[in-house]
Amino acid sequence: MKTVKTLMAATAIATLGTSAALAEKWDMPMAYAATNFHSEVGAEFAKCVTDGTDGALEIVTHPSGSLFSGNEIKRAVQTGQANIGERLISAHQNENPLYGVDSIPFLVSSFDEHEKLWSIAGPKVAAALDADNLHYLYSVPWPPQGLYMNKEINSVEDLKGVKFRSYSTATARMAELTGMLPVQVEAAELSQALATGVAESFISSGATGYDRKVWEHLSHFYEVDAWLPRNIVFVNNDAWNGLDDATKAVMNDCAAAAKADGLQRSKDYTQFTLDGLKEGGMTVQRAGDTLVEELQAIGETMTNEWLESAGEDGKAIVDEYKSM
Ligand code: PCA
Repeated sequence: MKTVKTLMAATAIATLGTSAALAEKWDMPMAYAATNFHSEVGAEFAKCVTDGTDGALEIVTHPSGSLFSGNEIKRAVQTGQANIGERLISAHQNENPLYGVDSIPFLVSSFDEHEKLWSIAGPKVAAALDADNLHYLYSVPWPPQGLYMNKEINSVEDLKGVKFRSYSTATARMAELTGMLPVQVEAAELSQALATGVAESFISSGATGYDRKVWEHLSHFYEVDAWLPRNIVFVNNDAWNGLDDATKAVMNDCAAAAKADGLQRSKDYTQFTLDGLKEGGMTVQRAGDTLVEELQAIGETMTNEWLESAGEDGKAIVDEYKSM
């Protein structure tokens, strides 16, 4: 009897030892609040992979920039400090103009148009990421972008000298061209920037204003539908190549579900959050004709600048999109 017990214990330890050696834990840094739909979709994706591999690959999400801040995530995953992460890709347009393809002003202004553009641009962005040692897994758009202000605005003249929170190359450039004063701030620090007066306006979705309860500081949201930027989930290439085929298949299936679910949630969250801003006491309305026309003229300048920097590849994307 004693021998059998000893044998059983030895087997149990050996089994434990094997699964512990095989099990891997991947940290997944994310920049936005845990309650934001991107973060929720990421958490479901992580659970899907963990369950689908019976715990052999456990993915643990770290929202709110708690592991790496938004502007550190891409580099952290490229260099293998984290194996997987999510990042707003247009924040990296300065590294490669293709990363700003989703932020060309007024090229697309609805989810359907945006998805059409992404069907052309997505593979090219994935190739650019691959050159940065990143494997593209899935991505989800933010709702259309509008202007948050602490006063009524009717024209670009009203924007002059306003301190403006930017989140990307395009948002900073738009601020410059409208005479505002851009300061780059991650969404996780947005409430603080507004509370301390570091920023007094910004461009973003209803989602981010709602998540950050910006009615505590600002009074107006102007729907402009300037563009729909995208968050991309990517994996370090070496980590990806180290996975066996079965694990890659689980990751791909979970990524496909996350992409579809994320898009639907982004759409659903659009009206919900605009209503939420109103309930918070903000005036939510479409921007007036003068402001829209002036912003469109600035958008044309930015489009030309983007086309110039993105060369043949960029022009091919825009031409193909327009011919669809
Ligand atoms: N929210 C993100 C990016 C775009 C958006 O709608 C932000 O403001 O940081």
